[in-house]
Amino acid sequence: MNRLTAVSPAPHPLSEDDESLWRTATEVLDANWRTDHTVPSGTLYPHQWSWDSAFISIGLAHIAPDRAWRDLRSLFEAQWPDGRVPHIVFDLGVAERDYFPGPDFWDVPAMSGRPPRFSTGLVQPPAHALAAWEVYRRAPGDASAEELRRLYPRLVALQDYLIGARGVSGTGLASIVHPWESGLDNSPSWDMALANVTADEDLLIRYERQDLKRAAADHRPTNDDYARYIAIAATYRNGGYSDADLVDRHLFVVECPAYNSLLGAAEHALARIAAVVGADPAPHRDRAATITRSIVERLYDPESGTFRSLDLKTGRLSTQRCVNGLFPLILGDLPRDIVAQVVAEAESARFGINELMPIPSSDRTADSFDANRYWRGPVWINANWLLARGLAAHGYAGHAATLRTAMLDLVRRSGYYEYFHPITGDGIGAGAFSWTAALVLDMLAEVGPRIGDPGTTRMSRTR
Ligand code: 9WN
Repeated sequence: MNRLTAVSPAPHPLSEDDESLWRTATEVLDANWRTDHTVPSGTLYPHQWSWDSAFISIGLAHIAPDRAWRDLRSLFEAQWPDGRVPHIVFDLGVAERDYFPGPDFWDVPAMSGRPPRFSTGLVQPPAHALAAWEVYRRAPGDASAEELRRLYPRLVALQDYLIGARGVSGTGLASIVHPWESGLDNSPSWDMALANVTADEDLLIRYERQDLKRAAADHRPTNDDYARYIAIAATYRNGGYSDADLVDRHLFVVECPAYNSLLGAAEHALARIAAVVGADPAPHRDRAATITRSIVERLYDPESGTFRSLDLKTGRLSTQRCVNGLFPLILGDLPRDIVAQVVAEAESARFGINELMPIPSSDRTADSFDANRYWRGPVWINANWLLARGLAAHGYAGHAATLRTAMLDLVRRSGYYEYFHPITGDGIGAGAFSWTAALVLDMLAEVGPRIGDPGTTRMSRTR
């Protein structure tokens, strides 16, 4: 395993505290590097995860651009012939017992020159086009342009898969077929849809949970929810990972506002990438516009002024207000009156933008709020990093700066945790977590919140 020989300096002078943060964040990413990818955590997550690689590459762009591109490249080398990019690419040198559900459970056949069991059959949020564009911006030059050229057709194939095979509603939006696909796994946003799935605890006897050996039970999903996760995954696997007739055949088919916001942001990023690689940006702009329109038409609840997930099996919007409802802010073309409503939600007591604590993953005032259990309350850095970008893009530079201060203070105080207690700020889940370290590097490198459409404007020096 090659180690970085020296710590790359930040692009501008940092305070002593931030200098040390820069060094330790670099060390976390270096320790989690494995030949051609970065693991999210050396203890809890010993393989390559899809949307983790996207966030990680943005941090790596500052300290080791070759690794940033390698990480994205190795993920897309595992792309299936149908265009899906697996949610986990397994390191077949890691023992089956080190992560559940591992290669044996998913039982994926050999394909694309890969051996059997090389990945799961699920996907995760398509944050990669955005990441590729951001890596290119942070490490411009011929080598990066060449990487973009190589990745572009693969990124397009992923979008085609999501909008095609997963475009269950035919509206340009993609459906997820498992809470794990959302990346916001245990969010209350899935509670209504999951209530219709039987929790068969026998499955937990047949398949032993590994997460509880490495993390506290009250930080992780309940056994009932875990049994449902296994049932949904097994159903999809037993159907050969087919996406035909999902609403009739499958147990869980949901349109998530966060997932689809990243789908739209990917088209915006692809339009920019297309201009660099000599492709036509117009189809990407058209798709982006369709996605934003459909997110608003289908997932926005004007009465509460929030976005919710939509269960395609019942046709019902979730009643829960979760952080995924704020994600449409990352869309530069979200109508202004709706932006104002979502910002009001972010400012409200439910989420409460303030300098002391970043935005929690779920409504603080709801019965479902749980300060410890992941995605049901704790603070996540990737969600806040995206929201800060969105806020800055829509002209809320003050809010973006506030979130950035809160995130950096939290990590300074508690360390590079996977997530954080939304009241005490204590670190929870895995320590030395890669995307937390990566996005800290990115925030330290940023001299001020970006103003304007993400990706099109220069950084501004406002702090
Ligand atoms: C299942 C790796 C992943 C993240 C997800 C997060 C968690 C896995 C798990 O860890 O999910 O994919 O075992 O709980 O919810 O967002 O990608 O960091």
